[in-house]
Amino acid sequence: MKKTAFITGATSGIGRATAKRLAQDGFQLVICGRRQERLDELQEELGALTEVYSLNFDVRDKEAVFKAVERIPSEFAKIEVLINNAGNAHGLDPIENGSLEDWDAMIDINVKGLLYVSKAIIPKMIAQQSGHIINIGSTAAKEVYPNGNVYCASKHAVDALNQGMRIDLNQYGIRVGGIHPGMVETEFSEVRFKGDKERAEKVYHGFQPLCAEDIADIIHFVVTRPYHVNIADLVVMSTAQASSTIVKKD
Ligand code: NDP
Ligand code: 8X3
Repeated sequence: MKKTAFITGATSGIGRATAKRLAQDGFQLVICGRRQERLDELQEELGALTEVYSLNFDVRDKEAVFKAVERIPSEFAKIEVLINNAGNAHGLDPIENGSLEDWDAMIDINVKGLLYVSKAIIPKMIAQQSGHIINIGSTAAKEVYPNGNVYCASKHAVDALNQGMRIDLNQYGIRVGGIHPGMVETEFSEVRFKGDKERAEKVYHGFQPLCAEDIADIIHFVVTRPYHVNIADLVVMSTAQASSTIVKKD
């Protein structure tokens, strides 16, 4: 029987690439996001490879999260893998100029949204006495860079929650691990800069950043280890990147 992976933020970037990678390896998928047309496109594309069920909800809306999880059909209900990936940076401003809306978005999506989705799925994993939760943090979960203040705080919280989940869910045999990428060229910077594509593209100029497929490959590796192996915490950067602020550019 196929294993089910539940992926948040599957409409773009790392989540979408992960959905494709896991579909190629015979996982069946529950794909989540807010953009219905993207969910439909992905469902159609991957439908040739595996069974796909899509859920449209905003991770900030706790009622919507729990209702969405209740809608999962029985064929997909045994969720073996939860990939807590939905998230973004909003803005890149010094703390004194930060926007309250941006702060709310980052805390509500990256931290509270991850908690709501986990809260809805964990009881299923406890009942199964098995499951694997992958929390997508960031190098921003491990260090703080100029103007990254609240985004870094939100990802430090993901790092703490990853550790906390691993400790608390240990007694149920549930695997929990964090994956912390450096700079990955996705729609991330476009969202951070509120649709300013030119500014977003500049972030990745002059060096080879990671691509979403690099992270998808790693997630695939992590979730296909034998069950007694738990990759607890993994930091990955492009070769050109040594830290959040040190990047070797042409
Ligand atoms: P993208 O912007 O390409 O993808 C973000 C995904 O998150 C989209 O599918 C989006 O779907 C979803 N999402 C955002 N807000 C919400 C919301 N409120 N409710 C539901 N879904 C939401 O960025 P990435 O693929 O790069 O980012 C994925 C994760 O990786 C994030 O957690 C990010 O912080 C992390 N990361 C990214 C790095 C990078 O350099 N790109 C590096 C390190 C970590 P939709 O808009 O359809 O809802
Ligand atoms: C994204 C990494 O350094 O672009 O989490 O903020 S960075």
